[in-house]
Amino acid sequence: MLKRAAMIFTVVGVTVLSVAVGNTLAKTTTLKVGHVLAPTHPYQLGLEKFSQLVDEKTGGAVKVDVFHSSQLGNEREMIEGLQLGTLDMTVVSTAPLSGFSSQFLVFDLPYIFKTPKGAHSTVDGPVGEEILKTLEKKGIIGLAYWENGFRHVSNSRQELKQPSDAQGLKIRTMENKIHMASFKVIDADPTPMAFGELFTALQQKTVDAQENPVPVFYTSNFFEVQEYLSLTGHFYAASPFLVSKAVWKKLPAEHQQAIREAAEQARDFERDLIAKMDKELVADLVSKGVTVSEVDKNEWAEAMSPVYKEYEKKIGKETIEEVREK
Ligand code: EAX
Repeated sequence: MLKRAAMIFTVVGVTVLSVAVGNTLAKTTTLKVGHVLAPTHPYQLGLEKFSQLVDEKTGGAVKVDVFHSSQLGNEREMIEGLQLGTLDMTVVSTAPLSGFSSQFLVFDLPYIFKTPKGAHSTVDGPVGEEILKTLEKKGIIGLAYWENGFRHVSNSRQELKQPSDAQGLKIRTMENKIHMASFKVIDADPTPMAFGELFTALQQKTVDAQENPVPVFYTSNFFEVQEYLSLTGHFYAASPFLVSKAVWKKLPAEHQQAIREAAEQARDFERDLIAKMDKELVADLVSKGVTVSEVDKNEWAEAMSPVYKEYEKKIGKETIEEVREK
C-alpha cells in the first residue's frame, strides 16, 4: 500500500515539477511597438487588437506592449531603432521610409492612388511586397501595410478651394522630398517636421497649415488650432508594420508565423476603422466649428503634376505607370 502511494506521489510530483520546469523553460517574450499618433487613433486600436491576437496565437508566450504619442521616438527615430535592434516594432507612414529605401518614393506621388481599394490592391500585391523587401538589407522586416489614409490640407488662414489659394502658405509636411516638392510647385512654403512637434507649431502659428487624413486631424485635436479643412486627398499614406530584423531572427518560426498572421488580421481591422472614421467624423468636425471644403481634385492633381516629371528619372516611368491607379 505504502509502495503504491509512494509511486503515485512520484508520478504526480514529476508531472507538477515538469509543468513547473516546463513553464520556466517556456519563457515569455515581450515585444514593444511604438507609433506617433493618439491613443484613440486606429493605429493604437489596431495594435491593441494585434497584441491580443499574438497572445492568443502563441498561447501567452509572446506579449506585445503598445506605446502611442511618440513615447518611443518620432517616426525616423523609431525606424533607426529597428535597424539598431533597440526597438522591436513600429507602424509608420511610408513617407519617412523613402529616406531609408528610395523605392518607397512612388507611393508619395500626389494622386497616385484614387481609392482605398485601388491603393490596397497595389500595396498588398507583388509591387508592394517587393518594395517592403528592400528594407531587409537595411535590417528591417515588413509584415503588412496598415493604413493612415488619404491626406487633406488644413490651415488657420483662409478657406482653400483652388491650388492658387495655397500661395505662400507655411505648411508642415512629413520628412519627404516629394511631399515638399508637391507643395513647392503650387507656391506654398513647406517645412518638414516630426509629427510630435506639430500641434505646438500650429498653436504657436510657427506654421499656418498641415496635411493629414481625417482620423489624424480628429484624434490629434487639430480642430482646436485649424479652422479650415480642404478635402484635397492629395497623398495616400500606407503605413507599413515593421519589425527589427535583429529581433525577428531571435524568434522561433512558430512565433514568427503567429506574429505575421496577427499583423495581417489586425491590418484589416485597422483599415475598417480608418474607413469608418473617414466617413463619420467630417460632420463632427463641422459641428466643432471647422469649415470643411470639397475641392476639384483634378485641378489640384494637375497643379501638382510637375513633380512626376521631376521624379520620373529617380523612380522610373514604368514603376510609376505600374503603381498609378488607372
Ligand atoms: O504616420 O507625420 C504624419 O503626419 C503622419 O501622419 C504620422 O506620421 C502617422
